[in-house]
Amino acid sequence: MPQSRKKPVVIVTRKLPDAVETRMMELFDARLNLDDHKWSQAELAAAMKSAVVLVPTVTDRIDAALIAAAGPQLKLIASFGTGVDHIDLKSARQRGIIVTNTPGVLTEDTADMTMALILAVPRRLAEGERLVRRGDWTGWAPTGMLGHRIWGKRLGIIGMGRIGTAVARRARGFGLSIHYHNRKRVHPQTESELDATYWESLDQMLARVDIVSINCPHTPATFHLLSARRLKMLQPHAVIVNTSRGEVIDEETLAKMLRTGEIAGAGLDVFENEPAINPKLLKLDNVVLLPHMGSATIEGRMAMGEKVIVNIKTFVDGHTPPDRVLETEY
Ligand code: 8YV
Repeated sequence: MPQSRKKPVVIVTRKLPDAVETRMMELFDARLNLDDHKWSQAELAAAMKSAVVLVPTVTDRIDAALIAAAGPQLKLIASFGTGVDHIDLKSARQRGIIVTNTPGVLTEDTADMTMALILAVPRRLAEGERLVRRGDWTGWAPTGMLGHRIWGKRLGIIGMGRIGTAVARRARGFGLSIHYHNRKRVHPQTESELDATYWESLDQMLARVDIVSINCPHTPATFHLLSARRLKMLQPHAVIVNTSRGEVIDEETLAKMLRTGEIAGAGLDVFENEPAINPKLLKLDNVVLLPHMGSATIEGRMAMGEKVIVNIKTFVDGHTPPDRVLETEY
């Protein structure tokens, strides 16, 4: 982009931390969403008619229709988040619009939340908390609130990228043995550090692990990767944890199998139709439900904001932004 003294119009679709917004106001002609309401497709379309840079989040569906209707001034979609499944990358490429994301800075927080769910489900953490709050706890009993030990069990990680690897590191400390399925085998050194077993066949891995953690992105190839057929391969004592995207699991089948006891439990931070939660899941005690808060730390959000700013600034200064997302990678 040619440099000009005029600040570029940057439209931010949701409320970001104050410090991030302030810096954006200093650097750009930033337009903010002060009341943080979720914009309709019409509001997004209007923004895309005047923005040079749009800063959306996971709650905005930047689909083919919106991109086709965008004004010619729109040059960059600098998403606030790592997942890019809410943006039609192909349409963006065809219109010559660059897309960036914020990888790396939410790895540890998301891995922590994954580990929290890996502990919470077998140890019935949320159930116990609900029991106490309901006033139903009558005191300690030898057979009260019995869960299952995780030490010594097998964890099957689907998607051994940054977050999957960070989960594996934590899980080792909790005595879990690491199994993983990934498009590519990880570096031998990482594999040996984690004492990890690679399964080229996801089907084979699923039949053998005690806990499954979903850590792959949602792409056309991973939509319902845990299909009804695959869910049925799990052992009945298996637990599933998902901090990635709801679409990776056939949620309806999962809910049914959790009800019938064909799967022992689930820890879900993400859902197929957020913020709607499948009513079947809400009725189940063996499920821990969280409101997509895997990366929700102040530190993480600040770092995401910093990344968004660096991507925009680099771009408006005429360079390739560091976190450019290439459609071929998804
Ligand atoms: C973010 C996420 O909070 O970055 C991601 O892919 O799922 C979340 O942790 C969200 O995307 C912000 O847009």
